[in-house]
Amino acid sequence: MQELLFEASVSGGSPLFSADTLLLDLSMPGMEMGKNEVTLRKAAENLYRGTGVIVKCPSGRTLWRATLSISETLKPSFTFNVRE
Ligand SMILES: [Cu+2]
Repeated sequence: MQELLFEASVSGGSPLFSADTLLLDLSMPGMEMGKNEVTLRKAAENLYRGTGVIVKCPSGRTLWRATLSISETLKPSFTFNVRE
């Protein structure tokens, strides 16, 4: 298991964007790893931060996907590899 720091910055934010927290969902593309959510808290204007834990995948794969829930319709995601 690895504890990771996640940081999200929101640029070009609308003045309506004032959430105190954002939810980051961690998953593995094509695999069911169970629910793994990280709450990002507002650290500064347009900056959110939180720590989460990535479990070691029994399959040995290291590719994860982080999906940020900004709103019902705005959920950007990106993939990243974790080191062994
Ligand atoms: Cu997995």
